[in-house]
Amino acid sequence: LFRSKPFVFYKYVAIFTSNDTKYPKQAGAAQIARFESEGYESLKARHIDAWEKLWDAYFIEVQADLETQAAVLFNLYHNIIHTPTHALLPIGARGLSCQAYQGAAFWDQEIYNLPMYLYTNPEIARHILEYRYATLEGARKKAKDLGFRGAFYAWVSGDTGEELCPDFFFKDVISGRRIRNHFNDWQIHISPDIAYTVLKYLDVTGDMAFIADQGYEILADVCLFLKSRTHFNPEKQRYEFIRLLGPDEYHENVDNNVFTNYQAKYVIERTLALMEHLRGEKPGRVEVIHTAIGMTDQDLAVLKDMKTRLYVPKPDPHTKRIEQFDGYFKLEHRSPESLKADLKHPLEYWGWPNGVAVHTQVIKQADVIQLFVQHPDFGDDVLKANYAYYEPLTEHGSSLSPAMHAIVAARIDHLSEAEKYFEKACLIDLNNSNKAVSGGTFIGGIHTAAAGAVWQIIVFGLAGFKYEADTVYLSPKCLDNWKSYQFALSIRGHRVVCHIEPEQIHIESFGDESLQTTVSVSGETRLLTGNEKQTFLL
Ligand code: IFM
Repeated sequence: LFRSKPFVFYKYVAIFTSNDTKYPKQAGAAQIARFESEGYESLKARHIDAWEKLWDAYFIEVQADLETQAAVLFNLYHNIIHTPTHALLPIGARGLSCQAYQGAAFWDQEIYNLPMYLYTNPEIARHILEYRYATLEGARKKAKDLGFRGAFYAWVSGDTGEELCPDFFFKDVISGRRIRNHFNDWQIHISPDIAYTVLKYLDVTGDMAFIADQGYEILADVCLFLKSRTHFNPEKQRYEFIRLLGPDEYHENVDNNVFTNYQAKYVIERTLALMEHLRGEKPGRVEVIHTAIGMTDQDLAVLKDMKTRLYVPKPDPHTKRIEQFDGYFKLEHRSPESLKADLKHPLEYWGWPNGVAVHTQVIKQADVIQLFVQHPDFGDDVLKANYAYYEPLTEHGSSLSPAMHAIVAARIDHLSEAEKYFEKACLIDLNNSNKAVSGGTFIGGIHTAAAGAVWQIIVFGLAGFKYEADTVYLSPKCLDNWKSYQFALSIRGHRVVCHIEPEQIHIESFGDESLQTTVSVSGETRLLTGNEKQTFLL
């Protein structure tokens, strides 16, 4: 009887949490009842349809070997599934894979995960920023607890935005003693990173309603924090940020980290300009926000002064190198490889205060190289000089690092380097190649920042995409073993699909006739209207 008659079992699962409803259990039971009455086949068809829409919205494809294609989709898949779209929750740095980093967001969220959404589905980018608005109170509390004003966002941010990063993150594996890492109180770039992203969101969408409702408040409160955190150096007649950590986490307690200072200056300059614009668009709104957050005329006067006198280290006129922080070039010049020989234990933490990298120029991850991704206007001579200098000094002890190297290497035509770092970034989880334990702390799981950054390597790095002054700029390159690659963008509601081959690029737009996008490919500028396809020779 059993052999001749197949049995089919259907299992319906519904997941609700207190983030969705006050009564998750009841909501789950009601959902299951609806599923049962709808039936498996119909649910499966809806599921497939929902995924097709997602693959289409975030369409990206590489015509290369099967492993590369699969790796790109694997990373895209993870960037999609770990982004909460239903409730105002963080993108966990290890996604849904494990408890490491407590499911909380880092700067990874705005700088690594969000850019894909900004250019494909900006509503999700807005949703992510709304989470930062919803957690402003936590950021204010952190600033206040540390004796500052404004919004100092949590290095590790959960549902309330209060700081979750413990004082003692790693331990000395030899003595067993805890290490007081200062990620929570000195890694200040998180605040300008979030503000920077609010400004990018505005550039891409023109969404002044968001700025008036939420965005400007984030910006003004971050500026207030930066103003209260800076020091005026009377000898050098300039504002500085001292005692901090940049993206490179091995060097704590440094002064004037170049990435941090640039991000801060950019945010202050642009916020002050936006303040005037918002005053014109929505009279009274700026004043309401300033009163609510305690921004005074005196604060504004200092911020205006910081706009011109905040120190941003410049490239050396001869070598073109930019010093990562004050005194960095005086540290011992060693290679990451050579430092391994100095380890007393394979799982030792390399950073502050006594790790093998601390008194050397060996860095954990992209820092000056990261600066070039957020501020792409440095000349290629500067990028080349700094890539040549910093790349050999970088350990890539963070999964964030390879993707940024791939982007910058592609921009300066180091295509073999770009390919090496593209593969490294793509395969971090598929090959399980990152340290799962460092200084006694488990930091494994799915590396969501790297997953988000794979999209950036293809679009920002290889295709050379940037969106400025309402124009899509592309300067595409193809890796040797790639036949072609393609991706979709959504520019102010106009879908633009780019298909890049070694010798030409086809750009196809979709939408009604009212939609127009200006595209400039390697210096040749054209207008795409509604549905049309144009080819540019490379
Ligand atoms: O945000 C990162 C940081 O830059 C390096 N350590 C891990 C964090 C979470 O991914």
